[in-house]
Amino acid sequence: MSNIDTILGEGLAALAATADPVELENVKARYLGKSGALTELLKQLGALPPEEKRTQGAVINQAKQAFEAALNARRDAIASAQLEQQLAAEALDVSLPGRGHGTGGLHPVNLVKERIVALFQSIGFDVAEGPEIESDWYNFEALNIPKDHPARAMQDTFYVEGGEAGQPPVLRTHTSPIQIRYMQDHKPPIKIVAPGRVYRVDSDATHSPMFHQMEGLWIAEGVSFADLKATVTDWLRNFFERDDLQVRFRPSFFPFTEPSAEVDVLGERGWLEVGGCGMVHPNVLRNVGIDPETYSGFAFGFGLDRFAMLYYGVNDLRLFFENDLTFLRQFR
Ligand code: 2U9
Repeated sequence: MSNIDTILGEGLAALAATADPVELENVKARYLGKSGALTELLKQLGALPPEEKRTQGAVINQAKQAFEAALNARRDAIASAQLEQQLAAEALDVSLPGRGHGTGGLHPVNLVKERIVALFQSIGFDVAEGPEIESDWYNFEALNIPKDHPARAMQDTFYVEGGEAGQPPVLRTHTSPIQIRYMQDHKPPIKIVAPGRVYRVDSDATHSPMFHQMEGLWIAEGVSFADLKATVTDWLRNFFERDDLQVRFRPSFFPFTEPSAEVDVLGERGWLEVGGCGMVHPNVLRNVGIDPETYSGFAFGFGLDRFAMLYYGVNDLRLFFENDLTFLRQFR
């Protein structure tokens, strides 16, 4: 039956012409599906006499097998062609060196802060923190800073919008409000360091409008100026890793301490001021409900950025805040 040969010939040609799996399955359906061309031939067998049925059946089955063989071969060919194409598109050079992982690191000011915090923790100090936007009371009033003090002027302090009746909030000018809040929440003995960002209207090679301070506070019964001198001298000697470091306490004035002193260390180029300190003023203790007749204490303060400059030998403060990775990577 040349009809069979014709159908098979067309079917094989159709298979050969397909280029993707979907098209291939459509061709398969056209010949082997429920009403496919070859399936229809098999259906027509029923109407033939038995002898013819046998011979025709064999011929049709041969055609079907030939079609199926060509179908499978074409399916494999399409699959491997697709794989080849994909491999060529996603070419992977396993001999290339890896890209590596960029690891972050702490900022030099934070490295120095962590070192100093660890030193104070080793002698029993806790770490306290607080908000950077403060009220006039926490930043100035509670600290015994008079209303007409120059630090309160607009030229020195950043005032922000908001607050109650003529009392705009300020960007804290020191970390001292942290200690005021801590003393309100805790009874003596109090032994804390308070690190953090502070803000002042000032900008040159040694001043940034935002800088970092760390203050310390120790309030208990019988804390003396001798304790202050020993504690400050000890941590400075530890920090600079020099047991013979000369430390000098020079009389000074701060509204929140009495007596007060500037702290100097002797370096290669003479005495260098590194911070300030004093016995906490009785008015400050009273402001937070601590009885100055029972308790006394000392406080000290220094600039963390300045300590980072001294520790790493950096001569321009602004380098710390430019976010130049080439500079910052040196300290990891
Ligand atoms: C409370 C009471 C007293 C903290 C103190 C200084 C002296 C001081 C400066 C050093 C360099 C600030 O970073 S700097 O510009 N600090 O001289 N700070 S006494 O006295 C306090 C703090 C909190 C409740």
